[in-house]
Amino acid sequence: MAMLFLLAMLTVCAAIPRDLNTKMFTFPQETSTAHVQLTTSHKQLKAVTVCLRSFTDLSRSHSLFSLATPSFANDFLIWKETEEGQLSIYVRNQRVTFIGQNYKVNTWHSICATWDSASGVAQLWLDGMFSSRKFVSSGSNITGPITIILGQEQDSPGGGFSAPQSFLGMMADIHMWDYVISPAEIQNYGYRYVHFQTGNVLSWNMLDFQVTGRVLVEDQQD
Ligand SMILES: *[C@@H]1O[C@H](CO)[C@@H](O)[C@H](O)[C@H]1NC(C)=O
Ligand SMILES: [Ca+2]
Repeated sequence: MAMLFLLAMLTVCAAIPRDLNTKMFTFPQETSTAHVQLTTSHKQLKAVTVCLRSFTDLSRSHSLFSLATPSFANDFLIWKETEEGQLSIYVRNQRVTFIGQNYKVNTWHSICATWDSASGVAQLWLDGMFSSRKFVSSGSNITGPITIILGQEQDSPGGGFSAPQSFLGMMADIHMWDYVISPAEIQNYGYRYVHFQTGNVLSWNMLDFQVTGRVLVEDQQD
């Protein structure tokens, strides 16, 4: 009975946004289950910016940020390809790949991905360095309900995970905006400790999230 009450309390607490400043998520084990779900009230996106920091020693392909809707499992996905130095952004199930990226193992990286439905152009920023701007998908908005998962790659909203596509390592400072933030703001995000406008779709300083399986919230290590 006490256990049930505790579980009920935890469920209620999970819905209260938390300031994760100086914290990180640790994904310590390769599974097809462990993940973090991030909740937003936004249901329609005509543009996207996602910024996050990650640390891993994976050389295989893996998911860095997976956003699914009932229409598209990969409505907005940041994906490390198997090939060295290749990162892709999927929008509305369309993929565009950025090559020659200095995505090294065993170091923290700042990664930002942007997309705008009017031009259809996506861009990747790695440690403050911008990629070539490339067309991926235009003319339609991402329309919700939106399911955002860290640690696993979705083949359907909130599911269809597989261990070989999972993320292992640490992740922090996740922000998401419903517009393309300026290059100057992306630089500010990359420098750390410099002020920037926090995300209006997801903010690390007010994150509504739910952990499933072995994922830890720990103090950041630099
Ligand atoms: C996309 O969303 C914006 C509002 O966010 C809206 O004004 C626009 O009409 C939408 N475009 C389409 C193609 O639905
Ligand atoms: Ca998959």
